[in-house]
Amino acid sequence: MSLSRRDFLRASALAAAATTLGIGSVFNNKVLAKAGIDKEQFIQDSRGVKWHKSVCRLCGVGCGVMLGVKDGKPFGIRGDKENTINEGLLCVKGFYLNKMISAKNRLLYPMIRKNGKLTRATWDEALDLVATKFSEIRDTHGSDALAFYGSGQAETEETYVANKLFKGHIGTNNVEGNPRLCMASAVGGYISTFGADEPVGTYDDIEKCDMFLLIGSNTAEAHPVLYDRLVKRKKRNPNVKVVIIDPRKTPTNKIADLHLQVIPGYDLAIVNAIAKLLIDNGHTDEQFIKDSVNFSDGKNPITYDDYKKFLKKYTPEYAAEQCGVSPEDIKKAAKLFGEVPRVMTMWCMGVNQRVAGVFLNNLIHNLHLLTGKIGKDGCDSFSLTGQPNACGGVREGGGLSHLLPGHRVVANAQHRKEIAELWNVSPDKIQPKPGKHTVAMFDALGKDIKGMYVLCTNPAQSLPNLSKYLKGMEDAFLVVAESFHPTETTQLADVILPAAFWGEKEGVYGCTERRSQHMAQALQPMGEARWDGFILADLAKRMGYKENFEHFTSAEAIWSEYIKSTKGKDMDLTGAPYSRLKEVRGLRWPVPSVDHPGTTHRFTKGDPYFPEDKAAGRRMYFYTKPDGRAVIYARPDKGPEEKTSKEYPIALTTGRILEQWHTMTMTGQVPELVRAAPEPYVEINPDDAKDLGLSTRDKVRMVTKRGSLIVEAKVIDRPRKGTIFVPWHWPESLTNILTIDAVDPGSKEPEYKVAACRLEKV
Ligand SMILES: Nc1nc2c(c(=O)[nH]1)N[C@H]1C(S)=C(S)[C@@H](COP(=O)(O)OP(=O)(O)OC[C@H]3O[C@@H](n4cnc5c(=O)[nH]c(N)nc54)[C@H](O)[C@@H]3O)O[C@H]1N2
Ligand SMILES: Nc1nc2c(c(=O)[nH]1)N[C@H]1C(S)=C(S)[C@@H](COP(=O)(O)OP(=O)(O)OC[C@H]3O[C@@H](n4cnc5c(=O)[nH]c(N)nc54)[C@H](O)[C@@H]3O)O[C@H]1N2
Ligand code: SF4
Ligand SMILES: [Mo]
Repeated sequence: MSLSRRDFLRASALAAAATTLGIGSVFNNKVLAKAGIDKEQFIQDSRGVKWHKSVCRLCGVGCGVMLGVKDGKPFGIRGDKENTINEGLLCVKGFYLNKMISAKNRLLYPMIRKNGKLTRATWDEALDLVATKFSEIRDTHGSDALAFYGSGQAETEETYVANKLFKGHIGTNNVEGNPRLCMASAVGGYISTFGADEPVGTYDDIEKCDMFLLIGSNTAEAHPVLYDRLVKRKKRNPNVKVVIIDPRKTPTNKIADLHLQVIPGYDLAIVNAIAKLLIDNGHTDEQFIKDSVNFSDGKNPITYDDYKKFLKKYTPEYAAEQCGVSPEDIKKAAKLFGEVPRVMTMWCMGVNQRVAGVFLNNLIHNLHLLTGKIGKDGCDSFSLTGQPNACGGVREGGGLSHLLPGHRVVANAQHRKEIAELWNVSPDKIQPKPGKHTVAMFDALGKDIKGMYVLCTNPAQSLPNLSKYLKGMEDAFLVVAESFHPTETTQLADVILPAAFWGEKEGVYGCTERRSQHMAQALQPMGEARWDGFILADLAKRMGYKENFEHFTSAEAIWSEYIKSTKGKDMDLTGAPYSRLKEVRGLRWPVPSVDHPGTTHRFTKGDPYFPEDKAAGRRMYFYTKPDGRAVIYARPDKGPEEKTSKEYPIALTTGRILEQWHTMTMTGQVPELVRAAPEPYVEINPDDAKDLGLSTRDKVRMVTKRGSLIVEAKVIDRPRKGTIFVPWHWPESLTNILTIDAVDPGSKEPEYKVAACRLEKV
């Protein structure tokens, strides 16, 4: 079979990347350790290149990178061999970070909309205008007429300043961020099941695991370096099994032993069926269940027997029928899960971006609680995080409308009091009622919400059911802090503020495995760009809150204040001041003191907060629940919001490809990445294509109840029959015109993964 032009380009880009990965290996770890990287934050090689210790700015894996700088300009990128996450390995995107820094589309100076046109302005003009407008709106319409919309790609320090300004000083809880579109269902799952957000285990479990269950995660393309660790684990131990539940065959399938190719939106039935089979096959850990588990129907406590009764319906035959797979495959998956000693389940957006996202998260945790395959080496119910700092800045830092820093919530009076004290404001300044969640916030924009500050995200491309929300962005007073211009969102802005990009600023990112890592500043910001943290602090001063922001003269000053909020909490970071973070490749919380090594498994021996006395011999004690027990939930198999019909017979699902990052403002600047994936397309199963008389490269119109879009067809045996897949990256082809904005009632996360669609040959 000959390669198409696109496949060829893609293959050569990958080959190019593969050759570059080796570069890391010439790097001398010893020198790095000895060269006093803690003080200087770089080491210099014989060519005069200074290599600065940092973290990749793209996905949630959190790879360590070294950014090389020569003559004040980005010189190159290497994987950081010293970093145990990636041991020097990088994927294509990480490798080209230096090209993003010096891209020609960088926004270099502030701009203000005048007579409909964005025109160059000074920093004073721009920030005075924002301060005046925001103050006016607050005084005329109340503080809830203002909102902040941030990002899991912003640094923890940046989110902290924004939170402090909006929740603690302006006095609105309308503080949200794109993790609502991404991780909210995982957060809801962790909190309801375990009483606390974020995984029990760490990446260390990968090298000890006997079976990986991957649900709704295209790990090979979305978390490539982590995937490489799975591949290595399986290569070295051929008995290791990989089971995948996904409507598509993806590159992740290369290591699959079993693939349940489900109809999008129905796989809760499968996970319940696996739970039933685990019990029927005698694969449960009864002692663990007795010691550490409660049962609930979501409203009230139930008994283990009630739960077994609830599961009666979920025979493999029933689940198979719901999901379009064979009952035998479900039995095989359950048998493997039960028989192998150590299992890790990993999942991502195929689970979270669903109206039943929290339920499905709960059901996944159930499997690990039933079998006791949690809290020990090689076992975990391990949610993969999408963005590099969704865990750190937004989940831990409290950057959503119901949260406060340090895993606190606005609804709790004691929590408000503690944070008000830290922020030096009166406790009633922080509202007890959560603000609007993302979709509701954009719905209110231009109406109840008159002004919004957008930081490090591009909602005019990434929001679901986009056509509904663009007008609000146009009508409101919209301030966008950005590193690139134009983007879909900057084009709607009234003021755009040039933000220093990765490498031009210092800060901390917290990745999937609870690890906080420090990034050094290696470069001066381009043009007049300034660090987001300083821009926000400056705005706060101009709005009259000088006293509580003037000490924010460095990223370290902000981090030092922030970690005070974590003292004594399950996510204790008090042992991770800058002085220590600069020396090490991150620390995994809880890390309660500077001599503490960090924690590999929570809620068990080795966790500094594990209460030996209360645990009284139990292996795990979930101290974030009142009685130390996690909860197994009886959750029914709720289907998607929009079911396929005669008029819209195809299930549309959306997601990512290896070479591009979200809205392409960054990866779109790198010719090598653009060449590898040059144009928008839709993946169509050969059977569906045949029915419609479609071939690859034909133009096809996708129609949903919300809109239509014409792209190129790519006929390929990837999505199952009846399902199409659209990578949503290209701004010239806004996929989100098609998607639905129904949200999970628990997490308020939209269902990007399932919509009903019709295809028409053009
Ligand atoms: N290259 C690249 N990597 C990235 C990103 C990027 O933009 N580009 N973004 C990062 C971010 S923020 C995120 S959140 C992650 C996302 O990482 P992933 O979630 O792994 O990526 P997606 O492609 O969004 O979706 C994953 C899979 O969900 C499947 N899916 C769809 N519907 C269902 C369903 O009903 N059930 C099941 N079981 N599966 C379903 C899709 O077929 C798809 O293969 O990637 C991160 N990494
Ligand atoms: N159809 C569909 N839609 C989706 C999804 C899907 O699977 N399908 N996934 C959803 C998910 S999981 C996510 S996480 C969101 C992501 O959606 P977005 O967050 O909107 O996408 P990004 O392109 O990552 O936007 C980041 C922006 O920050 C800018 N930027 C980069 N560095 C800096 C900086 O240092 N400072 C500032 N101020 N700006 C900076 C970038 O140029 C870019 O414009 O999309 C969601 N939308
Ligand atoms: S795997 Fe993720 S963190 Fe690692 S280099 Fe690639 S994009 Fe960056
Ligand atoms: Mo995400």
